[in-house]
Amino acid sequence: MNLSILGIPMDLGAGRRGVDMGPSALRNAQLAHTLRELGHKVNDLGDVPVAIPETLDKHAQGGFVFLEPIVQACKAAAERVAALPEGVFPLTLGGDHSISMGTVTGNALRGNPAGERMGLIWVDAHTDYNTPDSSPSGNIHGMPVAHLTGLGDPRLTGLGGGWHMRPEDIVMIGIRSVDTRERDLMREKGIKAYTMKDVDQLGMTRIYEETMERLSSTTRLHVSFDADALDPSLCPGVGTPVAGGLTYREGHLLMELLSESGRVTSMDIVEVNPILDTRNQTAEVMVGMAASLLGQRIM
Ligand code: B3U
Ligand code: MN
Ligand code: MN
Repeated sequence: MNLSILGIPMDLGAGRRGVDMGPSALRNAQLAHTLRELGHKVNDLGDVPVAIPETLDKHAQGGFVFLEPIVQACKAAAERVAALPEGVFPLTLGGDHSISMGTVTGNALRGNPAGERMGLIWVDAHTDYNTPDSSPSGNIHGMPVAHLTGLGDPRLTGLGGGWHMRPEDIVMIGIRSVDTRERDLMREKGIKAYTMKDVDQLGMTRIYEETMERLSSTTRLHVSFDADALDPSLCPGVGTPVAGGLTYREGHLLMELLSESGRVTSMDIVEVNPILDTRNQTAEVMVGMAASLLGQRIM
């Protein structure tokens, strides 16, 4: 397969500094080399330009933190991804999870004038379904999915020029931290979330099968993998760790099953924070997850 790596070194949407170094940490953890070893042709496109927080006035636009530079970075990411030739698999590296408003939009619209549906698998401890109104923190990385479905600030909901994800085409896995009003919005929209209780009770294989069934009307799938979905003992380098996450094997099993499905056409790796990490362990684990999604097998 032809893989294109694109970094979005942005931490403007997060409450803590450091995930802007995520792309660098992932490259350092042998991302391209690992994927080439699997037989892929890997093209690293470098990074999308992102504003440096110290050069900006935090509340310059409309009182909510770094909105305008986040819109700009998401637009740039969406355009780069949408311009890639058909058949190329974009592997986009965050950055905080607000980059996915750009990457998901770019992937959904890429070579797709007829409006075929793309499914979105959101692997995360959080549902990221706040709006500027509902958010307790004001951090935009807690809001990308709401904006992708058209809820929130028009500058972010407008990234797809009127296109939005259908709520029924989204499945979340690994969830264990949801704010009260965020939960109400999720229920209203009917977005499916598999919590850690579901992972414990049903097991990852059943969750995978139900997810495939639910997304059977979509023609391709995008996986957006937040490193905080995995347990913090495995991935300490994240800004908002939540206890009781996915194990190493659960993460790999999900990636291996998705790989076997042959339906995944793009992926994000987000929220890797090298400042908070232990010897780049989190980046290394996430490179392993990407490798499993892209065909690595034990035997
Ligand atoms: N729900 C909280 C916490 C949060 C969401 N995503 C992350 N943290 N990484 C919020 O700020 O919206
Ligand atoms: Mn997230
Ligand atoms: Mn998260």
